[in-house]
Amino acid sequence: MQASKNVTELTLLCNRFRKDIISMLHSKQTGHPGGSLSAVEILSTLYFMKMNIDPKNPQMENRDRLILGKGHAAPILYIILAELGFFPKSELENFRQLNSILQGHPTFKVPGVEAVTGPLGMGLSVAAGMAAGLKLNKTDSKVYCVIGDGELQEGIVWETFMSASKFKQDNLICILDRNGVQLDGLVKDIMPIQDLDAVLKGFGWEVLNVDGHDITALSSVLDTANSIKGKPVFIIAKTIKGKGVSFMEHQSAWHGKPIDKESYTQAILELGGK
Ligand SMILES: Cc1ncc(C[n+]2csc(CCOP(=O)(O)OP(=O)(O)O)c2C)c(N)n1
Repeated sequence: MQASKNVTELTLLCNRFRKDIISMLHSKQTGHPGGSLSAVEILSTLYFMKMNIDPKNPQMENRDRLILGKGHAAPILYIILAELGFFPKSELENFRQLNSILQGHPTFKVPGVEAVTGPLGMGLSVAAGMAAGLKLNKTDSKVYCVIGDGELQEGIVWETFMSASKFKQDNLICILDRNGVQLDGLVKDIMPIQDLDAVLKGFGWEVLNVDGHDITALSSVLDTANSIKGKPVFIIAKTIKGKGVSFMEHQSAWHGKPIDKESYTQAILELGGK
């Protein structure tokens, strides 16, 4: 089944998700706001418009899979899984507390989570392994993997760029949250890649570009990605780290900083109030 929201509904929901991220991270004084806020529309479009999933049957055999390579963006993943009904929303109150199922990075204790991630880079290789298994089983499911652009600096993703192409993994779609900022600076200063499009095409991937905050465009590019045959697809989604909260936007300082009371109040105000 598909959760099926239209663009207007999902736009409103995304704004609420941003407030939920801010509130949850403020109340627990922990977590990663910047990279969660940049991935809101990417993950929401996948979960609410595209993926074949059943929250009542998380292990459904022919489900589509989502691997969050940038596992530190767990807050938005948890908020979406709770909204879909994979687990009660009340669990969100235990975010990153001792014995909670909702730790700072995704684990198998969370219904709906398909892979344990956190160490950057390994998500894509796990996704490629899953995609291979699904093909062997002749299961018509897609594997989506969302990675960060700082994460591109992990060598293991480049191994997967080679192998996924060799094995013609057209059931694997990697979405890059291209916000240009990593933990402590700009990606272009720390480890630039001159022409990512050309590099990935050279690896044999189909490369598509999209505004990662435009739900209509995301929906359409995902349809295109799903129609490509014979090779894996790489979607470069241009995003803004900290999107929606002016003083967090483009700021590596807000990668993983606790949200103090004043910043919380200002952020919620900017997002339209409680
Ligand atoms: C292997 C590994 N090295 C370092 C880290 C610490 N770390 C967590 S997030 C992060 C920056 C990630 O940047 P990016 O992929 O661009 O994420 P985003 O900006 O989208 O949040 C780093 C270095 C890690 N989780 N894993």
